[in-house]
Amino acid sequence: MTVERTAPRAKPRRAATKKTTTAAARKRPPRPEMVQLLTPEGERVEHPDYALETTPGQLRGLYRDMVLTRRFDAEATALQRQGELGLWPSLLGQEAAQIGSGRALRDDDYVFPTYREHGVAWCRGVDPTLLLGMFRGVNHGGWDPNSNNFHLYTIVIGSQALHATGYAMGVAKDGSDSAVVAYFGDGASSQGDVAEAFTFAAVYNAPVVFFCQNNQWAISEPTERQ
Ligand SMILES: Cc1ncc(C[n+]2csc(CCOP(=O)(O)OP(=O)(O)O)c2C)c(N)n1
Ligand SMILES: [Mg+2]
Repeated sequence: MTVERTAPRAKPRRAATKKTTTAAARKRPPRPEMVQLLTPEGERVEHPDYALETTPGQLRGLYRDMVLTRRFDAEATALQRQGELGLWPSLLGQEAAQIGSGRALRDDDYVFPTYREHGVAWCRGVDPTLLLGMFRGVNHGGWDPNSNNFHLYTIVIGSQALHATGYAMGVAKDGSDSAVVAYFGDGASSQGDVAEAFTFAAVYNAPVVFFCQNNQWAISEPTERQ
């Protein structure tokens, strides 16, 4: 095979480069403010725009959701170990992120999950037993996405970010004020699909929330190597 060499690129003139950079910098909108509500140790950080007002009853409800979700998850993991399921992506350690975000949603919001959002599925009212079929290999996703506004699980890493963005663009065209959530993992953040979704969401100002759960791993690849 012959490989044609491309001609070396002419070096841009210094003055021209400098001028372009300055003009681009002048046009750039201000960076969005970073909001932090929890420290890495899980302690609450107060923020004037995001005051937390909860009742003891609400807190008990959220805790109940987390306990039930973890119990179901442990049962499904056991089924996988017994050979009843071919695969089970456990949500162990991600209960709070999922229940907190899931309970913040309105009924008319729409969720595009990965394959690990069992806690969000619970919040949306999807029967937990329906989540098992796909992992047992008896169906391609056992629930009707439109019954609970909870899309089918997506195994192709990051592709649901595009589906969510397209859906959100549709929501905006319909004139609705509902929101769309795309869940994805730290590993998925390296995928082209996710980068494309970010670009389209920004360009079209689509009402989509990108919800990254950084569990530090993409299977065997740690975050620092992704
Ligand atoms: C497009 C694509 N590439 C590779 C895989 C194989 N794969 C399955 S899970 C996974 C890691 C995903 O990591 P992350 O996005 O952090 O999600 P997590 O499983 O940690 O929730 C990979 C690479 C896949 N399913 N799809
Ligand atoms: Mg991960």
